[in-house]
Amino acid sequence: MKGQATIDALLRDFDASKPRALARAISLSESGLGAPLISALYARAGRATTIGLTGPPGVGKSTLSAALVRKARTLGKKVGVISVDPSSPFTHGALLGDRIRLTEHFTDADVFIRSMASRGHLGGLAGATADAALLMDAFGFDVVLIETVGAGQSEVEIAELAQTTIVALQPGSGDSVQVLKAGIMEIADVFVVNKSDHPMANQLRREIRSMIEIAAYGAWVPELVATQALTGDGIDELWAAIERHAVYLNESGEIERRRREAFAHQVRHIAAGRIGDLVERALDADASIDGDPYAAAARVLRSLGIRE
Ligand SMILES: Nc1nc2c(ncn2[C@@H]2O[C@H](COP(=O)(O)OP(=O)(O)OP(=O)(O)O)[C@@H](O)[C@H]2O)c(=O)[nH]1
Ligand SMILES: [Mg+2]
Repeated sequence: MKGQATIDALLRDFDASKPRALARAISLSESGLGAPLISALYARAGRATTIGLTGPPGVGKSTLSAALVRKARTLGKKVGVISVDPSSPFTHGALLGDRIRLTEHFTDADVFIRSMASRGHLGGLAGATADAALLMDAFGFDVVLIETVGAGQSEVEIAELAQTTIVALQPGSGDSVQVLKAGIMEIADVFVVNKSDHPMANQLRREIRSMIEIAAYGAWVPELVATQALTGDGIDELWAAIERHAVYLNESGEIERRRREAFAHQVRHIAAGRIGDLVERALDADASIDGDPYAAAARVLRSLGIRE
């Protein structure tokens, strides 16, 4: 990065809708250099529909993503896909499996696929994902789909970003109930039972249905849709559920509350990341082990101008 001139050139290419500029902008923000780009482009974002898609490994998230992209394209919508893999050391471009699943969209200029496996970003992986989603939104994508694996903290964080969160589960996996218990229940706006061709699919649907019934939801009660991502069965129903949720968000004003929360969440991450970096640097400079850890921490904070 050679400073302002490089940023200006990149912004010009971004304005000219060159996909390479979007790719480069995402790479820069992944490596912690995205602040000037985000500052320049932030005002343009806020138009895209952001959809989070999460669930255990192998449930069919990437296949569902491909099917949702296909559906969105038939409606003439431009789609950005972010595939988040916290365990992968690879960045730049889709992961191998996703490459295969999403190949049909590779030559479509109105589809942009990107995988994230970032360290080094001030706000961690969730921060890097937030930046990528924002950049895709500012670039002009109508839909930004964020696919993330697992049942830990990362997808709960990523759900903070998305307007609508889809939780996909598969029949006969045994981990579904456990997944529901691990806090996934709260983040789902739409549940998907994928692989509905499986003999245990109806049982899983009943299980989820009864969990929804006993849970204390607010004004929006999660919808439940059965899909076969491979054949496209149920994808129209899933899209309709996503649209109903979007209508609910807008009519209830919940969309604004979610935007504010997502904003605060990002600010918190960025600020905490900065402070963490400063503390690291102060520790490197002051390697003495005098006094107790609390006294040393107070000394580090004082050196940063922070008084408790
Ligand atoms: N029978 C059946 N298989 C499916 C269906 N959808 C996806 N699969 C298969 O399930 C396997 C996993 O699909 P992926 O889309 O890679 O799942 P994923 O959740 O993205 O997996 P990770 O990214 O590794 O967590 C693949 O072999 C798919 O072909 C379905 O509706 N029915
Ligand atoms: Mg996948």
